[in-house]
Amino acid sequence: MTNDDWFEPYKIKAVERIPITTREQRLAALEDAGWNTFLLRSDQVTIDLLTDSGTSAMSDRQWAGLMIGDEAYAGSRNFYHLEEVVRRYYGYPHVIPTHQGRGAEHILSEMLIEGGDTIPGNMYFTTTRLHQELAGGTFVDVVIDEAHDPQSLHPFKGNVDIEKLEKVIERAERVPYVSIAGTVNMAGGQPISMANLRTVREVADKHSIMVVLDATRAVENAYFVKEREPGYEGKSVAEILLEMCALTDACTMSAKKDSLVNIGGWIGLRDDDLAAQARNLCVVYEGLHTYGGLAGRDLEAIAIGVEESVDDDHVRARILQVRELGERLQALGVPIVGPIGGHAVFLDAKRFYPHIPQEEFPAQRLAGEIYLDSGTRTMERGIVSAGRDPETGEHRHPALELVRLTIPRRVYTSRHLAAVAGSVGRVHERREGTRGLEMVFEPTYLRFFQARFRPLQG
Ligand code: P71
Repeated sequence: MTNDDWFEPYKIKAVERIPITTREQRLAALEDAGWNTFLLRSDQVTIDLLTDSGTSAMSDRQWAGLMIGDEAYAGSRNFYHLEEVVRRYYGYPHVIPTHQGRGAEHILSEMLIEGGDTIPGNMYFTTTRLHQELAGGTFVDVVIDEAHDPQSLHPFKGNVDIEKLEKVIERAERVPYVSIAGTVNMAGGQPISMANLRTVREVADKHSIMVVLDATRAVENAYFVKEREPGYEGKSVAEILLEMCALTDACTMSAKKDSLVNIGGWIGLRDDDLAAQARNLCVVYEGLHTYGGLAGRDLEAIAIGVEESVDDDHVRARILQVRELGERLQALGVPIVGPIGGHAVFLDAKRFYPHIPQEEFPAQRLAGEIYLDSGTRTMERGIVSAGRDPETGEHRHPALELVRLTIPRRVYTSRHLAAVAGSVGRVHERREGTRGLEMVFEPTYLRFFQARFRPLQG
């Protein structure tokens, strides 16, 4: 299969009816939800592009795997299957299951971070940074400047700025590890190159610092390396994934993305002593170290999902379907983040609504308008997601004010996505009369999940 004649390498065996609603029903639903798409009921949503997390369609083999779940409290055979598959495809000898990605982040952060530590990384992710902060650390962004520029077409916007990294290490009291995501979610699903990761490894070695990978979408990162990095055209996604992981000491994983399951995560480690510590903390927070808060059947679905996720035809169809949506939007003149990323198309709300100041939540408003138009649910990734600075209490003002159209894996057809593009195009045509929002309720942690808003009048 070439990139020009790609198609989904599967056929559909079970389907689920989706709700079709009226504009009146959607307006009532959005007002009930305080203009926050996280607070909509999924029965009010027609096409759900909130997230690619836990929303993938499992295969017949994964569903069959549920039936061979071994629900023994200790030593479930499905754990050993998962361990074997992770060793084979990711290469970490120690595998500790967790209920999802943030469970892994919690344990790893508590284990490695001491009060006053600095953790440099290629752009923050909400849960990752929060766990680093709760453990007493401070996250410092060392991603290249291009990552913060939605119009830069740099092929590896997830790259670390090595000079920034060196400076942070020199100035910090202690750096427990460099936090590397492949791909970078908040930059638009943008990859880090193998060459850059190798340099990060060298810098870390020079200072005896660990490199910890957020492997949540590392398979998608591997596809971009194959597509864009000289020397990798002929390698399989699986080979590239293994090479990437080999440059790191540990990883946290949310299996809900790349691994095609609805729940689950794990920690990967090379060091025996750290693995023993992680297993011990797992017992405290997640469950025994052979189930980590998951049922045996979940472990089996992850093990099978990992194998399916590294299939070249699968990854190619996944990435190219996302790209097709992005290209449809570009053809309609809608401003999006380039290059089109791995798991989502990101609308640039600053260019979409240049007349709405960031304090009036342009991306939050845009997500609401898209829902009103077609029942398509998307997610704000801008000032609301960025939260407040813990020191000053002021809003953080991220350069990127985005709306994410996130594509679940193996769930929607191109026709669904064509309908979404048409809807966003209509919202774009009406953009001039649209105003911002005011926040009327703000929770303490990860406010974007539960904050409520009201449209500004006029
Ligand atoms: C996504 C999510 C889920 C999510 C999380 C927080 C706010 C909104 C949505 C989760 C990730 C992720 C990366 C790179 C760790 C996690 C946490 N992403 N790293 O994009 O993207 O994993 O959800 O399994 O706990 O919608 P978890």
